[in-house]
Amino acid sequence: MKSVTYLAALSAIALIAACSENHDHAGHAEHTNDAPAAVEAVAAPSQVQDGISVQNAWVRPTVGEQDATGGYLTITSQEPLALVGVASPAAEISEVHEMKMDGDIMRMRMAERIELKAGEPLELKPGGYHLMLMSLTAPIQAGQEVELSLLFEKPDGSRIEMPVKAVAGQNAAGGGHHDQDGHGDHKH
Ligand SMILES: [Cu+2]
Repeated sequence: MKSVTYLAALSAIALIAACSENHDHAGHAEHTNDAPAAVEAVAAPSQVQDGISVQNAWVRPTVGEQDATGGYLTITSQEPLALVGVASPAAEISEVHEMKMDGDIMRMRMAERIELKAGEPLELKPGGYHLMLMSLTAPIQAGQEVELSLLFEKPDGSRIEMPVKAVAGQNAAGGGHHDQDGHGDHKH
């Protein structure tokens, strides 16, 4: 009986935390207001496969009972390619989403397909295209590594699965002021 009481107390705390959060809970709003100051800046290293390079992959840590979160990264492909899906063991449902203005309201919906032009980086970021992880299997804590699998389609219709490791935390390149491509040649 003791453990039951303990669990009940825990969930009450989680509920308070969830309610203090100012978010739209209709379905799966993208959580852009989770006290960023408390989260350390992180960035996963560049990951490359089949001429596709993924930079700066990160996932927003969850707060309280929140069971959905966003994933963000930058993809550059040497060849024309389309991003057609995402999967993750961290979530029961993973989708690629886009944000669209509907009158005065920002809404998000599934993006079936995002075209990548050769050599042109596609940035998935808060407020824009993002990966949506829903029905999370466990809370996501800052510093935790989250496995993602990106699904691409080549112009000939063949598909490529690319495993990517993301880090839970605040994006280190959030300001977008500096080059993340490893051109470390601006020493003075
Ligand atoms: Cu979304």
